[in-house]
Amino acid sequence: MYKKVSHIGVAVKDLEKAKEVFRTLGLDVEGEEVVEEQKVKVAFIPVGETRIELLEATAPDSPVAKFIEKKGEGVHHVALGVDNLEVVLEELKAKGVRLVDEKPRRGAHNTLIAFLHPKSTGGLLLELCQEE
Ligand code: CMX
Repeated sequence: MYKKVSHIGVAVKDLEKAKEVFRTLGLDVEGEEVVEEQKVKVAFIPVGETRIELLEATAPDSPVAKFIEKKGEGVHHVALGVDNLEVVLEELKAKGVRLVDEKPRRGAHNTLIAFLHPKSTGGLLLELCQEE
């Protein structure tokens, strides 16, 4: 049901500065995009099959702004790739897992995404994503 770790989301205050840091480390940064629905600006750093997703808030009520206020910058979520997100969500709901999104939403790069609540995953915010 789970194919791979698709990406690791990292909350940052300043996307430009964070991009520079990773470039200094010798990594490429690509695919910058604003995801209006999630109130974030993102950029991706491919590392093998997985990517690091840098996340900067675009509004004070963005989940990323709230996260940084409480916990500071750092790992915000882990995203797992799945084949059929709608089916996976139904299965998890039937098992009593607390879903943030009951239905898939649009994420960066035209993916379908849904989050599971960190209170039902041992404190880790998990994103499930389906690439089309
Ligand atoms: N990882 C782990 N725990 C988290 C968390 C995170 N990223 N974000 C919040 N929490 C915890 C808080 O620490 C808090 O715990 P305590 O009650 O023990 O203090 C609890 O969850 C509630 O946090 P909150 O600040 O009151 O925030 P909300 O309940 O309003 O929202 C959440 C929390 C996870 C439901 C919300 O952040 C959400 O819907 N996230 C999914 C969407 C998202 O994060 N989008 C940005 C990325 C988009 C993208 O990748 O494209």
